[in-house]
Amino acid sequence: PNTPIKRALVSVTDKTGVVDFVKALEDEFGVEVISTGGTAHVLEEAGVHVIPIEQYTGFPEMMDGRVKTLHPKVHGGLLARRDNPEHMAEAAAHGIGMIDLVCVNLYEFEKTVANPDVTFADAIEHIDIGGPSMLRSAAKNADAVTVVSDPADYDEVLDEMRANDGCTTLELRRYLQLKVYETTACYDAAIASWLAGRYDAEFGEPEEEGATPEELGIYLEKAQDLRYGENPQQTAAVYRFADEFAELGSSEHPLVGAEQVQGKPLSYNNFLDADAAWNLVREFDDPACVILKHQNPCGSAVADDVTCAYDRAFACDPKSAFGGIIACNREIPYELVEHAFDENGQFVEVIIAPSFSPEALERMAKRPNLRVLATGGTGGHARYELRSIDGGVLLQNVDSVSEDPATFTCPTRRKPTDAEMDELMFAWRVCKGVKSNAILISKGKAGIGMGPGQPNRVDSALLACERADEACERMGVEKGGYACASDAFFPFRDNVDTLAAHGVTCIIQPGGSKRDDESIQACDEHGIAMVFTGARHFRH
Ligand code: 93A
Repeated sequence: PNTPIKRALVSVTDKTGVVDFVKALEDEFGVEVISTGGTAHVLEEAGVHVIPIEQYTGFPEMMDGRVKTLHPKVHGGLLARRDNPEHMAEAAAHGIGMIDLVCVNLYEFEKTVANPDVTFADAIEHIDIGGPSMLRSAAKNADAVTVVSDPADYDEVLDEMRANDGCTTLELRRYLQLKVYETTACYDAAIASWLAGRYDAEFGEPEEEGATPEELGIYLEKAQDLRYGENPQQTAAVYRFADEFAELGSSEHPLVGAEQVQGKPLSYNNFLDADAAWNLVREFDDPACVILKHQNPCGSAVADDVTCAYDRAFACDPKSAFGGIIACNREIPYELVEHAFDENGQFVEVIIAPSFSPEALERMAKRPNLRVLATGGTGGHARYELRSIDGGVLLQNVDSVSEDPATFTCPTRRKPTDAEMDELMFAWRVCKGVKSNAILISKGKAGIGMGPGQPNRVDSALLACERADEACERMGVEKGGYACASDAFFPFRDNVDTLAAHGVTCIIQPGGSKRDDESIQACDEHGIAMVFTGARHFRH
């Protein structure tokens, strides 16, 4: 039923336009206006007379205003069904008058919490309770009540009243009804989301940086064209993450953007391999060198200084090092270059390091084709990695499990000695950079035997052992006494048997196979100390 608006309740935080609106309601339509403290004050100042809410309810505004309109005289007046005689009788019995229009906008919660220094108490005080309650009561009864939650609607409401003898149309009331629930839904969502953030900050687990598909709104920009792709018949280019997405795809010292000090332009394969080498070598704290070929570290070592690390990395597998990429986590000195060029006569595709000494640069300049990349530092690793598949992309967090040896377990009778544990930690790190199935054998903190990319683990183990034996023969050191790392668990004991036969004395692997018991028993039979890390490091 369309009846003229006779009584209104006005309670607004945003006072924009409220004076004119209320003036019009009173002067043109003789509406009786009830209002809350601050709103009433503004209206009175402007010479508009209103009935204070406390006078209307017979209750004072109390508890710092937390309770001002939460009263049956308000909610009864909003919710009573005008076409229901029982409702109307109850209202009359309790002295509840009908309220035909509500004009409310809410405490500014979002604006309040937008201030980073906001206190919890202040945010809570800005959660409006009475306002949304009135809006929701009025909107529920939109058949009879006009509910104005937005100053932008004041004019339209007045226009309709002017055109309809002081009434609004059902169509407008339904529109305003809908708007209310949209408004209160957003309002509550804002409160919930802010509280969730606070809760997590105070009580939550440290934030898990899961791969977030929302963040795949990635924007890339071309960094450079490449002469060709993996093969000459493929076209290719390098893209970098645009600044606003930089943290998604790059570390503190990203490869794309590293300074190319000299040399031919990098090729597609150079980038791929430099990336693998760089990400592996910068995992080490001690001076380290990785020589990488076709995605696999064919040489790797840590030592007291980086030249020594290079020498020992080269010695792991000189044959494979030919045409490889040298990556170091320290400034490259003259001697290292000298060793690479003169002593080893090594053909190098790319050298990558945080920086180069002036003498090293001078020496390298004599080989102008050599590509030299200076990253400026070793810090950080990228958060995400993307790979393309037919019709889409795969996104995952970078494999950056921080290996806390305190969480490792040792299921074998013999425990590793301190020296063995040190060696195992080295092998474990390098193994992470080897393609799966990965077996890495180390001795003296050098990765002398690598078994990469075989579709079964025993073949990887065999390869690794043969390479390690060859390396020892070449270096004139005793075979055996090896440490072994495996990127995933041993499904059968045959791996252990193979490794034992070649003189492996300690093993590090994730564990977690159904047949771990068999591998443990094999280790015990061979006197091998085996460590379980609990985390695997596939690299497919
Ligand atoms: O503190 S409240 O949740 N308790 C109430 O009973 C109440 N009634 C209206 N907030 C309440 N309001 C809100 O006060 C309104 O939603 C409006 O935003 C504000 C207007 O207060 P004033 O007229 O004193 O400026």
